[in-house]
Amino acid sequence: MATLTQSDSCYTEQFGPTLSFAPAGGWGSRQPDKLVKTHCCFCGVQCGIQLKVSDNKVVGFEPWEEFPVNQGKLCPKGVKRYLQNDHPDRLLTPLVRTDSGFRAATWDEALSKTVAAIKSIQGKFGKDAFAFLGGASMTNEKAYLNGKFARLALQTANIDYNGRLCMVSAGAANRMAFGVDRAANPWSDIPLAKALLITGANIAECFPILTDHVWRARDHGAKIIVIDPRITPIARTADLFLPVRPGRDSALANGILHVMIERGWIDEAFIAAHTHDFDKVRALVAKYTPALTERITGVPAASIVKAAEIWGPAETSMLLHARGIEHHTKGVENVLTYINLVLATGRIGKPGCGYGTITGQGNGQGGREHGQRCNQLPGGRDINKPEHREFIAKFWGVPEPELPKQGLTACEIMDAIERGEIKGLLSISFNPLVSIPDASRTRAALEKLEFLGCIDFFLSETARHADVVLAGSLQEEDEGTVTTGEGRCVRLRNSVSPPGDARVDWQIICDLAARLGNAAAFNYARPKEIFDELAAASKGGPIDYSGMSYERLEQNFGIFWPCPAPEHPGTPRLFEGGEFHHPDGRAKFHAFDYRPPAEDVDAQFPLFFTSGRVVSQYLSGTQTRRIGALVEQYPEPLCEMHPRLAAKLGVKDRDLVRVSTRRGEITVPAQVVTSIRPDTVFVPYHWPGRKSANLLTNRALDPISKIPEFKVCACKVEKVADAPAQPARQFPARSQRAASTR
Ligand SMILES: Nc1nc2c(c(=O)[nH]1)N[C@H]1C(S)=C(S)[C@@H](COP(=O)(O)OP(=O)(O)OC[C@H]3O[C@@H](n4cnc5c(=O)[nH]c(N)nc54)[C@H](O)[C@@H]3O)O[C@H]1N2
Ligand SMILES: Nc1nc2c(c(=O)[nH]1)N[C@H]1C(S)=C(S)[C@@H](COP(=O)(O)OP(=O)(O)OC[C@H]3O[C@@H](n4cnc5c(=O)[nH]c(N)nc54)[C@H](O)[C@@H]3O)O[C@H]1N2
Ligand code: SF4
Ligand SMILES: [Mo]
Repeated sequence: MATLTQSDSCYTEQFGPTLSFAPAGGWGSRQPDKLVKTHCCFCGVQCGIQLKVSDNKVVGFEPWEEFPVNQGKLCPKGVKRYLQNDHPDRLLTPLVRTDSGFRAATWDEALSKTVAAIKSIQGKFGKDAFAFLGGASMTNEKAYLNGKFARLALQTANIDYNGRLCMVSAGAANRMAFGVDRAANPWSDIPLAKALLITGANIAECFPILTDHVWRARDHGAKIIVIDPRITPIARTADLFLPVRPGRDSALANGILHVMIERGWIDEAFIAAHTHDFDKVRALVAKYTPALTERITGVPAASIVKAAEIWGPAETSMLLHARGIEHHTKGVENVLTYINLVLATGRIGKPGCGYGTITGQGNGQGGREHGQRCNQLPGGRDINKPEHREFIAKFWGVPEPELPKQGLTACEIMDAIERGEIKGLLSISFNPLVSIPDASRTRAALEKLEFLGCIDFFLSETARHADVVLAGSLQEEDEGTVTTGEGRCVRLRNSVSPPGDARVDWQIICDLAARLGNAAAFNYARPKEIFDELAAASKGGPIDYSGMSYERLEQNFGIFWPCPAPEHPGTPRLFEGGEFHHPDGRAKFHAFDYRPPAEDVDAQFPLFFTSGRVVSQYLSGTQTRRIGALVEQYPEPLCEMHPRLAAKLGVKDRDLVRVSTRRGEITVPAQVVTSIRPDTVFVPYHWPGRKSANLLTNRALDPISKIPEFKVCACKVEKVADAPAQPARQFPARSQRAASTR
């Protein structure tokens, strides 16, 4: 809302990211007080890790070899995650805005200001004029609490979460095809597959530990197909790589199915017994000959045939995808056309046979299950279904008509702020200024708000625009549960308590609820009580946790849902025996003709722009841009381009280039690599401000999932200057940094 002043700037900006906080002699010289078995705070693989704790600080880690998914292995972010604890930028008190920047405040003052703003805005403009944004880095307990807080305490329809930028296309497609939204198989099925189709997933950089599972499949003789505009590290060891033009996946999947039908690699008996609507798909894909598919997708016809030859007759197979096919205005359609390839072979619901969208955020799965989405109530219930509303209204002890209706999705909330319809926003575990497309519009919207409150442990770029910042908790400062990308609910254990005056997130939410007159419904002594409530609320719903308890989760390295009774073992593999979760037990095929992206290339903007991730940085970067070892690995965004394109533009490696779209421009160094299509450039999005990829991206939404089209828009690239002789930014020397810790 206000402009930033000097007093708001952070340690990291002044001195560079931290390398280590070790005392003289190093932590190694000290015995830790305890080792805590918990999970990594970053991606949806949720590797097991043991955090080393000394003096209420996380000072290192040990592998946790018994946890079956990673067996002690960790990726570069996992081994450095402990450095976020005790970071000098850690918020230690609530902050309130003054005319000259932020000042520390007491909890009473910060909470009173927040509640006064909520009451004033809702009094003047109605309940829905105050919105809430949550996130999927938070535990299941907090996801549940966020939904309950918005519906009961704020009484607003406008609650949504950052998974709207992430998993919703896959979620909608899963529900449409299978009647339930979860990866169908445990990761332990990957090594049993004889064919793997990996599309739009940079597994080696984004889910590094799953690379090991893919390699084990290869060791067992699996053939691997990778589909991506870039030859990602996993593609380098694949049997077949299909360099798809961005935004063309639905055509490609239709083309592969065309060849499979022609060659008879279809399980007609399975299709007849367990599915609907294959005839519609068969009729549609008849026109997707390899030649037509090549024209649309840029993938050579021979490679399309080869993909069908690997996938069609395989004995066992798994489809894996991530945001590369989902971040599109036809994200749902892309996912459904690939799912057709699985259903057509009948290879699902058996060992080594199935399907998985690879969930992104640490609790990307659980974060989308317990009611913090605008269209959802706990237990994966549908806010528009009368019987689901009745169940939750009764569970919460309110009349059904008092439960708000479906509200706006995350990007739509920004649009409503821009239009002046939403006046106040409370955001927890979300950094929309960096992560939502068309960032200039996001900034203008944030500046328009009458009140912005943020709950975070660092002063994120969004929090800098806040009126009140509430100092919340790091993952290791609280306990709870998360549900991993394979649908396994696991326990996070408390390692340390929040430093200074910071508080655990759930307590902040409960304090706000109490001040809004809802103390009784938000009276919890610890997260276990919230978990028991969310499990009970899920009973009989599409996502049933009712048989789970902290004790059971601890005994079993977690439990896969559905788990509908205390004696139920959980469900690692869905759809065994061809039983799907639609009311009649059948899965559904979907026939989608290819349609172009919202913005395609043209004479003015002749190149495809796509964005995503690098291994050492995480999401909007709030956490990883503060950790020196990760920053050194990839200090600033680079624009990947092919040597042929570079030659045409007169650009050499590390020259500065201006990338512009209809929405904005950024100037970054070029990275000239042979691993990308010559008609496409790629920029990772983990940085804010003038280097933010989201200044360029298009806020066009998928009509079903409302995910924005991060993965394709049209751009042009021009050379600005020769590569600087020195790296663009110099951080203080290591010794200087070590001396200047808090
Ligand atoms: N290191 C790291 N790991 C992470 C994260 C992180 O920020 N950093 N974030 C986590 C989260 S929240 C998520 S959602 C996941 C994301 O995991 P991924 O989806 O694997 O990662 P992205 O880099 O977003 O995109 C994946 C690939 O899609 C390709 N792609 C672009 N356009 C298209 C297209 O039209 N079709 C196809 N087939 N492919 C295309 C890109 O070239 C890229 O290689 O990663 C999780 N893990
Ligand atoms: N151009 C482009 N943009 C993208 C994408 C892309 O591929 N390209 N990917 C999209 C995807 S898949 C995603 S998931 C989004 C992610 O986008 P965001 O959700 O905005 O990114 P985060 O960095 O996770 O922001 C979370 C904020 O919450 C804080 N935080 C983390 N954990 C907790 C917690 O437990 N409690 C509290 N109180 N705060 C916490 C962090 O410090 C950070 O400031 O970005 C999307 N944006
Ligand atoms: S693979 Fe994911 S969960 Fe595992 S260590 Fe890396 S970031 Fe953490
Ligand atoms: Mo994500």
